[in-house]
Amino acid sequence: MIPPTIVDKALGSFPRELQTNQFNLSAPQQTTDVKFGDWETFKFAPIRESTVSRAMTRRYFADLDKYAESDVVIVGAGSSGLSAAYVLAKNRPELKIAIIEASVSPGGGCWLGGQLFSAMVLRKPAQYFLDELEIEYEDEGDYVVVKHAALFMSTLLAKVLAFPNVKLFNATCVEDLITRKDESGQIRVAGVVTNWTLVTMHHDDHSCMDPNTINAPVILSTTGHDGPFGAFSAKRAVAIGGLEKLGGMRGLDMNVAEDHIVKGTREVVPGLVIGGMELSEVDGSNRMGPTFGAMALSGVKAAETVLNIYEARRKQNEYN
Ligand code: AHZ
Repeated sequence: MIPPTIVDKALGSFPRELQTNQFNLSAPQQTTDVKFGDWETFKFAPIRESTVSRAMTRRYFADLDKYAESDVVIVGAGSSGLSAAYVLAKNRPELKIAIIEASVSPGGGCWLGGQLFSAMVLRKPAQYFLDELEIEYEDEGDYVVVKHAALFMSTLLAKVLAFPNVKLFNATCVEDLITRKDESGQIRVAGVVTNWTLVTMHHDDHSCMDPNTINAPVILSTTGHDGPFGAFSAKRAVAIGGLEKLGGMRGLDMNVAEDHIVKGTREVVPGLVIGGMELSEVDGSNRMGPTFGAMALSGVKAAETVLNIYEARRKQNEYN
């Protein structure tokens, strides 16, 4: 039995044989993984700085080129947008799906349950989506609890990003919609206008910097409720004449809000599907606060809606 030392106390229950002996120079050096061998002789493979630059930029610009014509653009990588991305990418591996997220960090409001609390509540039957993602939860009867919202978000995000037909452009803002008018004068959404988020934030105090564009037959907007960037497509749809007016999000009522958001998830303007909390601004639905089943299932329904309209919108979008 080795007597506990000050190092043991500092490292807690970490097995003594796996601790590196930086405080006890007389003891033999231990490593946790034979692959890395001896730290004294350890060395990374060589690299030149320009190689790192090219490894990033070559891929990024190839992606910009590839996704300039996307099949589906998802605006906003919160819980509803990423749930939709998962269903779409899994079921239709041939579709090119671009996700545009204004923030550097994707995930929207889904890294915490509510306020600063970790646990995430989802009302049944949203647990089926957790089963699909293989995320563990506690079953409390009418609802389930994931021990940390970040476990849900990081798992969902990891699975979405692993699909070869998905590209996430983060720190990038959708600042307008590409539109077409059909013979009857009806507006159709046919793509998005993007810029670096930092540029979008400084249009008022900086000289004009023109944006970039992505053409796509279907746009799914999940930019959340109104805020500095929220409800973007809903507000823009009113400004461009695609929607008459906004309903404006109402007060909190969990029972009413969750069903309303899922049922209301739909193509709001031709070519523009809206899901998640952005929809509360369109329809004047209640908010639900920290219960997330509706975000996941609105995402699932949004993905199905996109697939139902995709072929018709693709044909309209082909030559125009
Ligand atoms: O950064 C935004 C967030 O990650 C992003 N976004 C917003 N405008 C954008 C734009 N271009 C690109 N113009 C944009 N990205 O959209 C994401 C929205 O995520 P979210 O988590 O806010 O929306 P959600 O509808 O998926 O989930 C909302 C969950 C709820 S319910 C609720 C309440 O009832 O009070 N509050 C929240 C946060």
